[in-house]
Amino acid sequence: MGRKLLFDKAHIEGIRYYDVYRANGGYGSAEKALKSMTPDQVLDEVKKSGLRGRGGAGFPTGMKWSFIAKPEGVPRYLVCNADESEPGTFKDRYLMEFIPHLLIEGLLISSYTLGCNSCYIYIRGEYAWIPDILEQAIAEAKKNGWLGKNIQGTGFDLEIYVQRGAGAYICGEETALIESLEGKRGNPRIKPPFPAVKGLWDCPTVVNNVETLAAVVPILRIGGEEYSKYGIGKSTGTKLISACGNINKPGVYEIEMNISVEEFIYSDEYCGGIANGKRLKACIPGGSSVPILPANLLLKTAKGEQRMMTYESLSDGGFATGSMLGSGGFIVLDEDQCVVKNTLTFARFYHHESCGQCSPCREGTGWMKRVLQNIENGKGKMSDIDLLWDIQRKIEGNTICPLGDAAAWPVAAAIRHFRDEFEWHVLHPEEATKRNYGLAHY
Ligand code: L3W
Ligand code: SF4
Repeated sequence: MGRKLLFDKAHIEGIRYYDVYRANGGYGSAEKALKSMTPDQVLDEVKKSGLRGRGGAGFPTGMKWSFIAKPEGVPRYLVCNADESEPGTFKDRYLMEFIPHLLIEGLLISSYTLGCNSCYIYIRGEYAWIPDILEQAIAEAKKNGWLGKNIQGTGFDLEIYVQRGAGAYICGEETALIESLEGKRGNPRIKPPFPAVKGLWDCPTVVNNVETLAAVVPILRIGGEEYSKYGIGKSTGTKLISACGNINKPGVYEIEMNISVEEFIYSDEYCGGIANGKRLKACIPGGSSVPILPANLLLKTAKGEQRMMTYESLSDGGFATGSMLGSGGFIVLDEDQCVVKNTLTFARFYHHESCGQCSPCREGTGWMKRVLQNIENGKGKMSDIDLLWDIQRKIEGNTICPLGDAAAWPVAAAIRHFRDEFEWHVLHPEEATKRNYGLAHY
């Protein structure tokens, strides 16, 4: 059994409630931090742990925290990004739903470290039932002296507020999230300035993913150095992976970042192999935004090394032969799935979710969707494949926020690795329309 740091107590009945969480060592890390450590000492532990952002970019958390500006008399804010909307990603939902106090404790320690007295959880609107769970946990924590004024007699004050989003994917981009939190339309801002300098209401703000902030709890419990011994190299600790698609055991798994992709897919501890005895065709290992990999490149890198479930190994070879760990949304496709259809499904999503500020993204995502629709519906030409390639090239790197790249990369990877499948659709239009299945529900 792999070692667990976040879900080690997830099996305990009633762990959602304060009394059970506390009876099982809950708020022990917060007690240690607030009562016996200075904020700088906590920051030092987080830096030593090597923790990296779990939302998709993998940016070092300790470094992000040390960037926060500290102008005299200006409040600082911590924002928890719970706008989990990346197709294939549902790990934060599990954490918030089943162990909400782990997140509240992480927010408390993180706010103390950063010197924030107000913290916001921005949660996607579709997670309609989770704000009530969070608000109940916040009320319990407050009743027991872990939130509010003079927490546990330490003189530290903190309020946590839950803000529901209205169902826009773009509000998961940190500056769009901040705009939305301010009551405006969620349009991404141009960076720099980064939120650490000018964020919520123009004040210094740290935005971190749910899982990142929850991971601070075990880091304080076992110490940053011990945490860094989990995993391999710069992929320290554990990672939550939401596994879905054509596997025997879809679900949310906590893995130590030292197992191979093959073990993750085939072992009974995790995905339990490909469903219905089919063969593995491809996988999108880090949410819909990251490049698809065909089975051969998924299990082994281009150098012939075993592909591991780490930031480095999954991106080994760059986008020519690699992908990304991303948000940990692990989507598996069996031999029956149609890559063209799947790419169209994603393209439709990005076109729908584009905020429309930049023309390469606003127009390009629509073009990609329409060209893909033609190919999928048996109306495509061979030149459409090159046209698609050209459009995605013109989007990548030419937009305000990463949604443009996220729309371009899946199209590029699908053509790079499955060009023959696109050509087959053009050459066999009637058969192609009959093969109108695929992962349409993503
Ligand atoms: C201060 C600097 N701060 C960077 C901060 C920056 C941000 C973090 C990472 O996109 C990716 C995207 C999606 N001073 C700084 C600095 N920062 N330089 O570090 O920044 P960045 O720009 O690398 O990434 P991002 O804008 O946060 C996130 C990909 O994740 N993704 C999407 C995931 C969606 C979910 C979800 O639904 N939950 O996670 C999946 O792969 O494509 O590339 O905080 O401010 N000099
Ligand atoms: Fe909006 Fe797309 Fe530009 Fe991002 S890349 S700011 S989503 S138009």
